[in-house]
Amino acid sequence: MALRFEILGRFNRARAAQLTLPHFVCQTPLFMPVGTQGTIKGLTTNQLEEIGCQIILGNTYHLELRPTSELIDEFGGLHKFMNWPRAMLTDSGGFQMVSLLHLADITEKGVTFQSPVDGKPMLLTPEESIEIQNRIGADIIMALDDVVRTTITGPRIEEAMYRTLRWIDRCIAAHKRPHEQNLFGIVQGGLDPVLRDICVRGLVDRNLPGYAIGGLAGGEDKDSFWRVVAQCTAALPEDKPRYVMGVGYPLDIVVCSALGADMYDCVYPTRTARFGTALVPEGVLKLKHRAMADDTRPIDPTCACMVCKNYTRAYIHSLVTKDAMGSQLLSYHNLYYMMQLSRNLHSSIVQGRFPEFVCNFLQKMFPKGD
Ligand code: PRF
Ligand code: ZN
Repeated sequence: MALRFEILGRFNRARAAQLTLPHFVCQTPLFMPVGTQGTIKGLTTNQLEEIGCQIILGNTYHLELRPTSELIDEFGGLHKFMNWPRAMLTDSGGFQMVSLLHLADITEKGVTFQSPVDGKPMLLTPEESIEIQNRIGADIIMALDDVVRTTITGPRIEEAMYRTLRWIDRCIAAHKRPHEQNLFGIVQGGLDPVLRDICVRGLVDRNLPGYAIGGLAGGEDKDSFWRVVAQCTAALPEDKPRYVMGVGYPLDIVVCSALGADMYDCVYPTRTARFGTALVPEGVLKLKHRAMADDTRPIDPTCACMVCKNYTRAYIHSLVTKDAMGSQLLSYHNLYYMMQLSRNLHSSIVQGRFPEFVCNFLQKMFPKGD
């Protein structure tokens, strides 16, 4: 095991912890910005450090296509290749099965993708996914899982859950660097509590350094989503990190943290920035809106970020969709917002004022009379 997880404070099921990884000591709950191609779109690694980003996420599938794990390995790993000194997590490629399903064929052996680069078939087995992730060198690597949409029903959900359990043993056997990289297992099982229970127990038996809750944030209703998270966090070990994959919206992160989750990732803050949307305590602010054209205020007058200290809504409105700087400034602010949310969750839990934080957060987001 190449991590330490020390719980610093609790409020009911919520926890704040210190997660010590090979490249960085992180405070949880935490949010991981997604950097698909070895970059968080629109931000330099210096800017990521400046906003307090502790850990970033990379994708095995995308990195293997370009620039390839072989090249990254020659540079001594992705940390060195992209000049990122802090922690990193790579996803296994499992999720791309869902998002790129038209390009993928899943069998017991693994997943065959049509490479979008040259059209050649590319077989991603559990062994291959782990080998690639060993070459990339992230602090946390994810097991290859069989991911299905939560909105489908029937035997495919069960098949995917059992396959995910069979694949975890192949991932564990293939993992060559357990003292430098932490392999997390991923709980699947759709919205079925019986399948989720079998999967959690199976993974916990393998005594992994951490666990993820997968297969969510795919269009299921909030009630089902929160039920699965609550069931899984209750059944996972207390002394290991819990990561809800592909989540998410600020509100979801607050709720999942209350339910005992510790880690999150999502493209939402940077993707929505590129569409001209800023995250603010009241929810979202659409910078494309005509009303922004002569608005002299910063995006969020209560935000201490570089963008809010230096630029007006009017200026950002004039750039949005016209110049890359528009989405860069918005991405910076949005990721700062996510980092600030993580810090506030952590400190409010440690200081025993988590309920006040949640009330305040909800009151701003859902004001009376709205
Ligand atoms: N599995 C993997 N990556 C993921 C997910 C998953 O279930 C999700 C949730 N849909 C996001 N990213 N490997
Ligand atoms: Zn700001």
